[in-house]
Parts: sequence; C-alpha cells; structure tokens
Amino acid sequence: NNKKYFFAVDLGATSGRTIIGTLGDKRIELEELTRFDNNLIETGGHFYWDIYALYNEIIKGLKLAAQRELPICSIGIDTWGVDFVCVGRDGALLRNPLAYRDPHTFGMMEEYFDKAVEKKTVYDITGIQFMNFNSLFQLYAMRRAGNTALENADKILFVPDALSYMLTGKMVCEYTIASTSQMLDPRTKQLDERLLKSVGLNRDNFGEMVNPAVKIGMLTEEVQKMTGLGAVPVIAVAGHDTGSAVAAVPARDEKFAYLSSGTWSLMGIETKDAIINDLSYNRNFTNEGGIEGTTRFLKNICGMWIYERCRKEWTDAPKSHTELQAEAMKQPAFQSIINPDDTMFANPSSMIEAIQTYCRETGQHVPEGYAEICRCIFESLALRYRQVFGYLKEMASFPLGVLHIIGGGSLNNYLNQFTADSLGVEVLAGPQEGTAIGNIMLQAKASGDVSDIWDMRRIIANSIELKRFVPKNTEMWDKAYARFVEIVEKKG
Ligand code: LRH
Repeated sequence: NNKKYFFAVDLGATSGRTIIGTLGDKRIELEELTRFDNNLIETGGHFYWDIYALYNEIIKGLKLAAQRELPICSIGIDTWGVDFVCVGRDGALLRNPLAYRDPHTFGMMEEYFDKAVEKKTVYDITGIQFMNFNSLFQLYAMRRAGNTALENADKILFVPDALSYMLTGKMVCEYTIASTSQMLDPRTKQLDERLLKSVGLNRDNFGEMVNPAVKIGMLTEEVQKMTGLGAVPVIAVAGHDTGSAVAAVPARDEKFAYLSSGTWSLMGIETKDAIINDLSYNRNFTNEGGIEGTTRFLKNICGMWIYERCRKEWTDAPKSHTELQAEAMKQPAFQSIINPDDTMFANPSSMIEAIQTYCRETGQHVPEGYAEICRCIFESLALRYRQVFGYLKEMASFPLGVLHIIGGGSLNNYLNQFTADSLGVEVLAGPQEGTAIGNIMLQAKASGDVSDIWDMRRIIANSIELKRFVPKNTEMWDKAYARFVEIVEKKG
C-alpha cells in the first residue's frame, strides 16, 4: 500500500469539517470524518467564536482517525481570515476571540486613518483591501476600548495558528493568514513595524513567521493521550482558507480567474507580484499572500452569507438546497435586485427584513416568501460578480476567458449558470472541497509527495470531474446588469 493519509481541518465562518485525504498514484481522494456548526456567540454586547468548542471538534475528528487505525502522516488547519487570539505570558489563551462580524470595528477605520496612519500609506504598505474587520482595525478598536485580553497579551495568534498551538504547544505566525491582517508588507514578507506600532505591538508579539508546508511541531502528549494518536506532526498549510482553496484551482496555466465560493465569494487572479496602484486602491482590491510566493489579487464579495442567514430564518422552506433553489427558479426573473455588498447586509438582526427594506427603499417589488427572496439573492450575486469581474478585467495583464468556481458554492448549478450568463464567459465548477484539497496538498508537499503548485494542480485535475457552464440568455442579463448599476448608484 503506497497510499498516504493526511488529516485536514477546514473551518469556515458558519461550519467546519475534518477530512481524511488519501494520496496515491497521483490521485487524491477525500473522506469527510466530521462536520459541525461554527456558531457566533453573542454576549455582553459582543460576538465571539468558541475556540475551545472548535478545538474539541478537532479532537473528536482525530479520535475517529485513531480508531480507524489509519497511519496519519500529518495534520493541517485552515480557517477564515483576520481573527486572532490573545495569549498571556503564561501561555494561556486570554478569552475567546472576537468575531469579525462584531460591530466594535464600525467607524474605526476612518478614525484610524485620521489618528494613526493615512489610508493611502496603509494600502501602499500592505496592498490589502479595506474592510472594517481587518485585524489592524480590530486591534485598534480593542486598544481604544481598553480590551483587557489585548492589554495582557504577550502573543497574538491568528486562529489557525492558535489551534495548531493548542495541539502542539508551538507558536508560529503563518504567512498566508498573517497577510489578511493588513499589517504585512508583501515585499518584505514580514509584519510592518510601523503598522504594528500603531496598535501598540511589535514583532515579538507574534510567533515566528513560517511559510506553508513547514512543520510546526508534534502533537503534545496531552493530545496524543486524548486522541489515541501517536506523535503526528502538525503542518502549517495555507492557514488562510482562501489561500488553500486557490492553491487547489485545477487550472492548466497561470492565466485563469477564480471564484472561491463559500460564506464569502472571493473573485480574483493569481499573480507573481502584488498589484498596488491607484486603480487597485480605488477599486479596493486586495493582495493576499499565497503559497510559493504567489499573490491572490482579488476582491471580497458577499457570498452565501445572505442565503445562509435567510435559511436560518425561514421556517417553511425545504431543507434541501436543490429543492429550495428549484422553487426559486419557478419565480419570474429579475423582480427584485439588491447589492449583496451593501453594508445593511453585513450582520442585520433579520436578513429577510434587510432585503425587503432594500427593495422598498429602491422602489422595487418587495419579495415575499423564500422562493422570491432566494431568486433575488442569486440573481443579485451573479450581477455583482459581473461588476467585479469587469474591474478585474481592467487590471489583469492577461485576458480572462474562463472562470473557475471552487468551494461549497460551486455545487449550486443554478448560480453557476447565472454566473456564466451574467459574465458572458465559460464557468468551470469544482472541486467543491477546494479548501480541504489545498490543505492536504500542502501537507503532501511537506512530506515530499508533491513537488510544487503545478504538480498539485495536475493531481487535482486528474482526480475530479469539472462541470462546464456555457453562457446563455446574455441579452437579458445585459439589461438586468444596467438596472443593477442604476439601483446600486442610486442607493449610494
Ligand atoms: C473566507 C475568508 C475570506 C476573508 C474572510 C474573513 O472564509 O477567509 O478570505 O476575507 O473569510
């Protein structure tokens, strides 16, 4: 048996999973061991993640792997970006991490530019898009509020690094996840001293900077005893989920565009160097650190978030996605259009009401019931995709003739077709578990079983079937897009 087994932990903002990846004969196979919710905890006026619950879920998955007696080569953890845990001098975690949807950062960016470092300077240093929840602004808001976890922090660990620390006792600062903080300079590939200082930190407050495919440490004896596993190494993968996902795009050469589709939709290209210029600044595009020195030049688009939130509110909608979406497709097209990236959808107390308010305020048909609302969400997303794809085309140095959609959202055939129609380009959908595959491939790189990113991509392309969507109905979508632009501009 020349097969190798890898254990991946992939945590998104709404759910997480543990997965066994098997690599053999230049093919990869996945098996999901566990899947669980990742819930926001609201208490004392704040939103937190439950880091201990996530840790326990990882332990549960590891136990299952041990029971199966699979010779696990290594473990790798990837999570959503920007959030972090404060660690005290005694090595203990100082309270659960604040979640990026917490409104404590509202208005903080503007104040930061005013009082700390100018906006343009921050962009020139980092090349990272401005989002109020980037770690830099979270830290600024926490300092300002006198957050006692931060005041007592010896180290700051980004979420994947914090979980790896809980498993190994070793503290690192993995490069791809650090790049989401808006404190890293992509040229030096180090955290920028000036930005760190602006929030009262220095490089010693972080673990050693490591690249993906480097060993962090071995499972502690405590974890070995709990799980029944031996001394298995934990590898720094692309700790940022989007970094792992884009590493897994089954493209043949560098000239491709991608949409990593989950709670967020991340649309962009892969480049050698960061693209930092006036246009990228004005369009608020980001340059996140990728594997093997690549850069992800992309923009965050609100993804399945609105849909997921509505699903929690609907009491009468079919539980199955396909059934629910089939009902939506029976509704008339383009009755109501929203801008999914409008701030009113960031974290409203009722998503359904937010959508209805948006439509009322913009003088449109107010959607009622899950089918109409669902139709509105997916059409609007595809229209926003088209807008961002247009920006991307202006800035890419090569023509964008195809869009690879990866991640859980790539299972949504209706949305895939809408996207092809709206953008007027061919869409290739899959793999669904892009993030987990990228995670596993980086472990396989650490063990010497794959050589580089193109070797990984060949193996992935060899292992999965892509679904192809060709543009149709483009005239109808052209008209709808003109209305989308009008509505978005009017709303401001
Ligand atoms: C997607 C993601 C995205 C970040 C956001 C916070 O899961 O990592 O790349 O911008 O979460």
